[in-house]
Amino acid sequence: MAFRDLREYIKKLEEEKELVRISEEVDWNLEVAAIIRRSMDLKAPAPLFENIKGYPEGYRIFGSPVGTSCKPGRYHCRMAMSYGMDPGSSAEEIIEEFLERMKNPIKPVLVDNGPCKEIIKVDDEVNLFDFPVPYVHEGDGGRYIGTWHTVITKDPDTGWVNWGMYRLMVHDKNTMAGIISPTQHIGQMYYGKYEARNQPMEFAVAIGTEPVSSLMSCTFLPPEVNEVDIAGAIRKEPVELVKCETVDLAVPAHSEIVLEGVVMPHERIEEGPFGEYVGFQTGKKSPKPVYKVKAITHRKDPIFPVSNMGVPVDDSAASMSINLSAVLLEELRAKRLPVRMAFCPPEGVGHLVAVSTKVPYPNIAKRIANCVWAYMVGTYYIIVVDEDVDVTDFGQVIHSIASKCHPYRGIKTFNDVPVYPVLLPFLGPGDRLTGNNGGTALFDCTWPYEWPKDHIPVKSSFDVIYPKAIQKKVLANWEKYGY
Ligand SMILES: Cc1cc2nc3c(=O)[nH]c(=O)nc-3n(C[C@H](O)[C@H](O)[C@H](O)COP(=O)(O)O)c2cc1C
Ligand SMILES: [Mn+2]
Repeated sequence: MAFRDLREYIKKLEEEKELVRISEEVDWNLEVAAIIRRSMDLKAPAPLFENIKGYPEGYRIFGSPVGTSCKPGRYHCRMAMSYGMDPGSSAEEIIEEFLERMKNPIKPVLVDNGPCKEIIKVDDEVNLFDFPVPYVHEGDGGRYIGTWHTVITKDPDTGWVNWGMYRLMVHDKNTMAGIISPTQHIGQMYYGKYEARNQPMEFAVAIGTEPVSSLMSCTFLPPEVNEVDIAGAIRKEPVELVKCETVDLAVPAHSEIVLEGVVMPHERIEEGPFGEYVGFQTGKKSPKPVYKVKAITHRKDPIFPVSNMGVPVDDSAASMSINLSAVLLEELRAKRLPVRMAFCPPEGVGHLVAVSTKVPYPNIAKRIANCVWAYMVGTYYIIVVDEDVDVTDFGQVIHSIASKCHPYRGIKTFNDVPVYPVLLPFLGPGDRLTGNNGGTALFDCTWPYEWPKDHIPVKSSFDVIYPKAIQKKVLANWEKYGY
């Protein structure tokens, strides 16, 4: 059974000792975020703040929804639990399960009412400061209400409904601003259709959904795909939606908070900077599209999820290391490339992926890299290793680079490739604004196909360099030896 709402997920975290209730009064101004950050640094349980300075009782903040865990064998347990899997599942198990479930999309169902309608405020009653919106990092351009949420927009021609997670800063009581990148699906709709026709774009923002809806909003799924159908697939149950009050969109009925309104065409206000997923506060304050909020609906005692983006492992890095790995693996398999596994280590912030593969012909690493780059703008570094390397164990990947990747011939670099501008720390002053002079790199760590077999050295590992009979004996007697 999938979680119906965020509260059921929080209850599960508490049962698994992955949650700490904080009843001490805390300040939305930096203190809450600093606690979340420290908890992520320690890979400690997720904090639930129950007493926020200046806000009514019952208004709570839930930090680090899918952060990693320091408990042995439970590194990815919040991601696993989000998908209703055993908290001890390995990255590979979660990735394969994700891909299996993704094969069967389930359409949402429309319901008449839901807890997100317990309180309804429209027009002049709208006040974004009713919620304990955190000021997350010193130097941020403002308080960010959208750090773990779903921005819902509809293609005006096809009816495709996109769910994406795009940061949202509060400007005043009914105005927000945020990045709308032309490379993202919301950007294709906004710049390509609404703004081009000088029309406002209706939006809804669902904050505090059951975990899968938020996770599908920050997963790189193809255009024209309704993320809600994939959320249904992963939950193995449809998401329940309820109609909005003022826009022609529907939102998860069990959301904690819903914002409705329009993104104005050709209007811009200053937004940013924000400490970002790359681990730096890159980008400067700059003009961004304007979200005008016309209605807010919410639960009486809303729980407001907050992700503190920054040095990994944050929620973005934790979720990408499962979900981005899965969709890249799916893409490679769909192209019939003989890959075994793809893994984006959390510290690679989605910029880096390692792929293990069979090598049936020379230079297969280049085809793998081209396939990833055709799918993903943001994955700049590709490490291709032989099939016997476990890419979810980055110690093994580094060993492959250090021992098998020729420092000159094994590393291929490419320039003039599209990149996400603004946030990329490695771009120079002008280039960071335009995205020019981006690049990609391939580390080919496979044994060259054309090498004679006797030139390839034997791997000096337990499972390769010892005869099977000895391995069996040692394993059978392990405890007898005194271990
Ligand atoms: C917490 C968080 C914040 C994000 N903020 C942004 C953002 O401000 N702008 C952006 O383009 N992508 C952002 N992303 C990445 C997108 O959510 C991701 O690319 C997703 O696939 C976008 O949906 P789409 O593929 O439907 O466009 C963020 C991801 C996370 C986890
Ligand atoms: Mn999309």
